[in-house]
Amino acid sequence: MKMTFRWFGEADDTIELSHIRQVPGVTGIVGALTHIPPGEMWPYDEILAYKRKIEEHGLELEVIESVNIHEDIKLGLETRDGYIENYIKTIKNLGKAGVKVICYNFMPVFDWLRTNLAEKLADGSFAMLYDQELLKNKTPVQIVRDMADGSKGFSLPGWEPERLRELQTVLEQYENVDEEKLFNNLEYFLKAVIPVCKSRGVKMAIHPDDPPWSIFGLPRIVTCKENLERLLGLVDEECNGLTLCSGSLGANPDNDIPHMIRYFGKMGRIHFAHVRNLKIIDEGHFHETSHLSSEGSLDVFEIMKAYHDIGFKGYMRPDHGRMIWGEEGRPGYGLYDRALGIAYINGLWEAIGKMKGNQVGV
Ligand SMILES: [Mn+2]
Repeated sequence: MKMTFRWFGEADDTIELSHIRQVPGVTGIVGALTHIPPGEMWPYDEILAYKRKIEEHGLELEVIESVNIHEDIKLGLETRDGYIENYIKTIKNLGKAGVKVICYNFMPVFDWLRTNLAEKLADGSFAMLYDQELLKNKTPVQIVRDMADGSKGFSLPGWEPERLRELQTVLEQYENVDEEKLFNNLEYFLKAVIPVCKSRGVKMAIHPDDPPWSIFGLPRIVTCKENLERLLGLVDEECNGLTLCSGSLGANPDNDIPHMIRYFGKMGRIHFAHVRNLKIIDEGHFHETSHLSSEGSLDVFEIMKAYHDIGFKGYMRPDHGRMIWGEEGRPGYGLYDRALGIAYINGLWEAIGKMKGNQVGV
């Protein structure tokens, strides 16, 4: 397992690379050129400059999260071919710069969604909360406004203004797209990009939908074991793989995360692991927590044990953290709680290995 840390770039992150370097066990950055809108090509020179900045701090850039998919690709519009061409050029440029894994998602219109970005927990920390009941009384436009108001001026990953400016129009376009059509559109995309990935040594790793169910009547397909298996079969190549996000899938208690790790891990299709915990209050109602098993509904020991049992050699990162110790920053992406998450994950990993009589990291 290679431990990494998500970073949004000098212009778009409060956290310094030199501080990330001091988190024990972190070898690499999970990065992105956040200023490039979905659908546009990432220039090689810019990727290289970004990578050099990271390497100056003794860190690697082998994982990108995310190269976002233009809405026209998800909608299956005729214009998708031009955007797919740009995506392929970006894959080639990233591969040339040494990037090994590209995380992306295939969620229509909305990326990850919460109804409160700073819910105060009993210990005085702040975490993100989702309550399906609250969505019933809100329009999509109100939700977008709430997300922007709660973001403290930071850009939120996946919530590009370009994508959301034409919200009403995009929502109407999706009236003709059901789950089957969305699967077809994903297949069309994968059939175009996976051969390029294969020849360039780059792996695609789709991130599950968050939360893993339909919102506002929009189709969502990356939600459960059955659908993950189906999408891997659309193009049955190793480089058509997964970002296994415990928190996203774990919001639905029917998803058995350790089982899914073993199942897809043995197939060699998990390229990137997001580890985090959450507390399910009742159906469709949860908040994020620290990584510690006893603070949430997921057993993080069992999750790490599953990764260890499959001999996971891919990239891992802590996922959203709480805001603690007065830190101000992008919701979910402060330094302190994610660093605590890493220390805990590393502790579990070392203990599991030594209990088995293995070396650390084996
Ligand atoms: Mn995730």
